[in-house]
Amino acid sequence: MPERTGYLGLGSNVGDSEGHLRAALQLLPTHGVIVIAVSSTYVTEPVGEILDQPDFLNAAVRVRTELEPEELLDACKAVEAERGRQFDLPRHSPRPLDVDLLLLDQIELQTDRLTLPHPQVRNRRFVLAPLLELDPGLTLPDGTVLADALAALPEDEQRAERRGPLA
Ligand code: PH2
Ligand code: MG
Ligand code: MG
Repeated sequence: MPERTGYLGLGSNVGDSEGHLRAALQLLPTHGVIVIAVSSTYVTEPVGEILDQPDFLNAAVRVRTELEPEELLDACKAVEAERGRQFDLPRHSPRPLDVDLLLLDQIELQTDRLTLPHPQVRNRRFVLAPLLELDPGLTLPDGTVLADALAALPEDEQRAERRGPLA
């Protein structure tokens, strides 16, 4: 099976957020996902459908894996479940751990369960800031330069402050 490089977004805003993100680094390899680089953590204001919730702690990781795209999604969900994530809550609810599959090589894919690249990569500072720390030259399969996408976000929206190292 081919080994691919992927990028995952990590987020938490319930409980010991730093502990949940650190635990994800330990749990991913038990599901066939090798973590090869880890960004800083960022304290970020909630974005999306529920704005009245605590700030998130976000980070991103570069991984290597032989898993197929939906198998990698299953691995992310398994890690979330191991940190007590409930899956029967409304979209964008507070959560102890969110592990999002952002990019996997240059794969473009749309199934019932998974869209690659992640449809919101371009618009979210809490994703772009840690991703670009891992790879400042990162581009999407359609040629989008992610550094340009970050620069295009309105400066006064989506507060994100670098906090410190995770690993
Ligand atoms: N995740 C969401 C919705 N909103 N906002 C921030 N700042 N960070 C997140 O990780 C996040 C969010 C849904 O997964
Ligand atoms: Mg998410
Ligand atoms: Mg998610």
